[in-house]
Amino acid sequence: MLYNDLKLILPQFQFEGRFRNGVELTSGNVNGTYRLEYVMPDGEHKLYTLQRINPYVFKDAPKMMENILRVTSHIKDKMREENLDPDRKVLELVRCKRGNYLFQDEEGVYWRAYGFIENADALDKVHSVGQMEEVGRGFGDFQRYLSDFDAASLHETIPFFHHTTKRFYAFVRALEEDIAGRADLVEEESDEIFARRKMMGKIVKLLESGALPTRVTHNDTKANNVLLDSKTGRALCVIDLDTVMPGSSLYDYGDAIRYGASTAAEDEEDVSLIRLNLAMAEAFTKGFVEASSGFLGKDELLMLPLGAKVMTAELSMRFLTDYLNGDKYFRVRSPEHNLVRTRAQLTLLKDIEKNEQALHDIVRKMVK
Ligand code: GN1
Ligand code: MG
Repeated sequence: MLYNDLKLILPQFQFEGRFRNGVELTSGNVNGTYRLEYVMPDGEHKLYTLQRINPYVFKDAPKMMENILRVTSHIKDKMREENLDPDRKVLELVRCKRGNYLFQDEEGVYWRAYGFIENADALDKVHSVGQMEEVGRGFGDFQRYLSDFDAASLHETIPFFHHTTKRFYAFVRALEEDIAGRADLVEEESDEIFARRKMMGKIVKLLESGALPTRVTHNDTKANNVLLDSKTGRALCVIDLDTVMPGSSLYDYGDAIRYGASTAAEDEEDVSLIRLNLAMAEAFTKGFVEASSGFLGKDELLMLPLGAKVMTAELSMRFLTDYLNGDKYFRVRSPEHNLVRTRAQLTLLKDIEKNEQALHDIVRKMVK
């Protein structure tokens, strides 16, 4: 079945060996992802990751790929300068038969492929503080490698991705247009978002005033976007580079806390299970601050907790906006999925607000 879906796509890439098997990986909410297995003439197996780029979300895949190529080659150069072998530590794109790295199918949809990094784990759920510290180190190192990369030279793959003020307007528009007829069902959740309007715009304001520096950031720092080496448990490779763009270190810190330092999944239905896990937050902070304190300013580091609040509020609002728009953006497993996600994120947000001082204390302890 899978082979039938992909049989026109597979021959377009320079995969080595003979196709043997493919499985869909379903943890992403936007692109379609497949793990492919090929067999070489000597019997060795080679694995690849193939992705169908969601055209609704990424309007300009060639520009996104340009960013990814430039960023990965920069990181490789920096690793070599540090006498590190970049093998398995940086995503490696697979060329198409026609020369570049993107294949456009008959429907105009773009596809791309990477070498699959074996013996590495992408954690949808973080189980220990040791793992969370490594996730922090992975993203901290990623920012460090890109700290001398000219942010202004990158394309904005999704314009105003974390511009919470514009996102707030998009939310209000969705509420007014009410195209899916769901506005009446979400009064309580909407009120929660309206109440945080000012808070949500804080990072945008700090960037605009120059009080926070603009940096090259990952912008989607879920724990499963750092591969951990299965043998050593150490951070190995940062993946999902689609939204690497100019941004704030607070975005990367905040989104990682939102996802990895919650006691439950981002779409947990039973909200009584959802709290901020301070031990996980502390572990991430340790890894992230240790890796990045050489180039992030002290004032900037001390503002990191604001990122956790803003990103959790932003995701509540993005999920709710998509619910109101009829589930066009995020992949949903049921008609209520985006509403469930909204409620889960709002619950987490309230617990982050309750524990704000504790988060500040954690960061202050780590910042010398
Ligand atoms: C999307 O598809 P995935 O899981 O990499 C989204 C992120 C959200 C995340 C929430 C391009 O990421 O911004 O934080 O879902 N990516 C895009 O799970 O919008
Ligand atoms: Mg992503």
